[in-house]
Amino acid sequence: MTLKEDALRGPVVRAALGLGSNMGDTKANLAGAISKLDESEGIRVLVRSSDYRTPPWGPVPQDDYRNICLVIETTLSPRELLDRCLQIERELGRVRDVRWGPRIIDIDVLIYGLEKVDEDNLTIPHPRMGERAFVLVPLAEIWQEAPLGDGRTALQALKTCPDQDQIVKLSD
Ligand code: PH2
Ligand code: MG
Ligand code: MG
Repeated sequence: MTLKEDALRGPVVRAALGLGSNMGDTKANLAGAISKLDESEGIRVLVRSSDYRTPPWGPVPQDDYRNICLVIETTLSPRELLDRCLQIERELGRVRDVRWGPRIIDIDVLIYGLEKVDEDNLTIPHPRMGERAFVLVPLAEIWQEAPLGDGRTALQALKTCPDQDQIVKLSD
């Protein structure tokens, strides 16, 4: 990269992503998403959590999920980061039909520095992560101090988060 290109890039921001899959080869789907993220211009994957088997949250009966979290560094804006995540979901074959329903891959932007974003289809910090064990358990594993946006860190929120006993760390 030339000096000029370097100067034109935004600042490097630390962000957290939540990934989940409950269709097809869930392990391969997550691995594919991580590779595509890390190969993306403006994104570097810093830390990957363990994989967790988690019961489906929400109104739709469906298979258990495999969930993980990532800590990344990015020079993309929040909107560019979201767009790249959605593009990777499509590249991996995701079709959007049922809200909360089963999916090949879901990539959610949980945290973007200390920024708060409230726009169409993009709310950061992710408004519900502080109550969801399938997000908090993997997140606290790799970033205890992750700022949830409500004054709590991931580790603090985990102390009162329900249903953690149903989250199973996978060795494979
Ligand atoms: N994602 C949903 C709906 N329900 N349940 C689990 N366990 N894990 C998820 O990632 C998940 C979910 C919608 O994004
Ligand atoms: Mg989601
Ligand atoms: Mg999503």
